[in-house]
Amino acid sequence: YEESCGRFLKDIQILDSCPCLSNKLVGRRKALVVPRNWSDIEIAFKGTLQTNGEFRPHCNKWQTIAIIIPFMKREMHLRLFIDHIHPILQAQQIHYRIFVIEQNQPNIFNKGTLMNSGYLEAKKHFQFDCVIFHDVDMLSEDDRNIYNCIDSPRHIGSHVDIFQYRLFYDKLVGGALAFEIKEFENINGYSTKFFGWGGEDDDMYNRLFYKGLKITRYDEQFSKFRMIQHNRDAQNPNNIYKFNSFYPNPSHYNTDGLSSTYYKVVSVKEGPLFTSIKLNLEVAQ
Ligand code: UD2
Ligand code: MN
Repeated sequence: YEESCGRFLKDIQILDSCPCLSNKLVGRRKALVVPRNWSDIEIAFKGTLQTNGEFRPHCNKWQTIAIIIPFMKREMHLRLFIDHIHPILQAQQIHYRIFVIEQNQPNIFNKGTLMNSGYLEAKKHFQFDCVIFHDVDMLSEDDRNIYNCIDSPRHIGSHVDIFQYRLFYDKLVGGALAFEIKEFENINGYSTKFFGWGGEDDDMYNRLFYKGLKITRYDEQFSKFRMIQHNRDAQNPNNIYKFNSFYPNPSHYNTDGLSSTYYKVVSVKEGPLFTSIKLNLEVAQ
C-alpha cells in the first residue's frame, strides 16, 4: 500500500498533502458490540463532522471517498456501524461522506440495483473520486485497512471472522469493495437482475475479470473484519439464479447495470452522521 500510495502522491504533487499512512492509526480495533442510541452517537461526533456528515481532514486530501451502504430494515446494525466507522476513517485522515441507501420498494431486496442507484444519487450530492460499497454489518477490526482507492479495485472486506478470517473463496468480492469511479463505470456497475440473496457479488467478480481489472486485497493481518451475527432477512430470500451462470456470456455486462438502473427518490435527509436516501427501485423481474 505504502509503495503504491507513495507513487500516487508523487504524481499528483499537492501541497501539504495528508500522508499515505496517518500517524493516528492504532492498528487492531475492537468491534463495538453494544449500539448506542442516535443522540449519543451524534453528540460523540459533533464538531468533527460537517452538518451533512462529511469529514474533511486538516491536511490536504488527495482523494474524496463516498461510502455507500445498501440498507433495508437493519436499524440496529446501522447504529453499530456508524458508531464504529467514523473514528476509524477519521484516524485514517480520509476525506469521506457516508450515504445510507434505503430500499423502500420493491419488498424483495435487490442489492445490485440499490448500490447502483445509491452511486448515481450520491454523485448529485458529493464530488468523489472513489466509491466504497460497504455492508452495514461489517465492522473493520484494523484501521490499517485504509478506506480509499489506492490499488483499486480493492476488496477491503476480505478476511471476515465468520469465515475464520480466511478468504472464503478467491472470487469473493462481497462485504466492502472500493472502485475509482472510472473503474466502476467501465464495468457498468452491478447487475440489476439479482433479487434476494446472493449472486450479485459473484457477477461483479466476473465483470472485473472479463474487463481485466485486477482485484487487490490486503494481507489478513491488516484486514480483519467482524460481521455482526444475523439470520437471513425475510425480505432477502435466496434468489434462484445465485450460483448457476445464468449469464452464460458477458454480453449482458453492457446492458445490465448502471445503464439499466432506474429508481425514484422517496426522500433525502442530510443528517449529522450520514446522508440517508430512500428509494423506490424500478426493477424489471
Ligand atoms: C454476503 C456478502 C454480501 C453480499 C451477500 C449476498 C460478504 C462479507 N458479504 O453477505 O456483500 O454479497 O453475501 O447478497 O461477503 N441488507 C439489508 N437488508 C436486508 C438484506 C441485506 O440492509 O434485508 C444489506 C446489508 O448492508 C447487508 C448486505 O445487504 O449487510 C448483505 O446482505 P447480508 O448481510 O444478508 O448477506 P451476507 O452476510 O450473506
Ligand atoms: Mn451479513
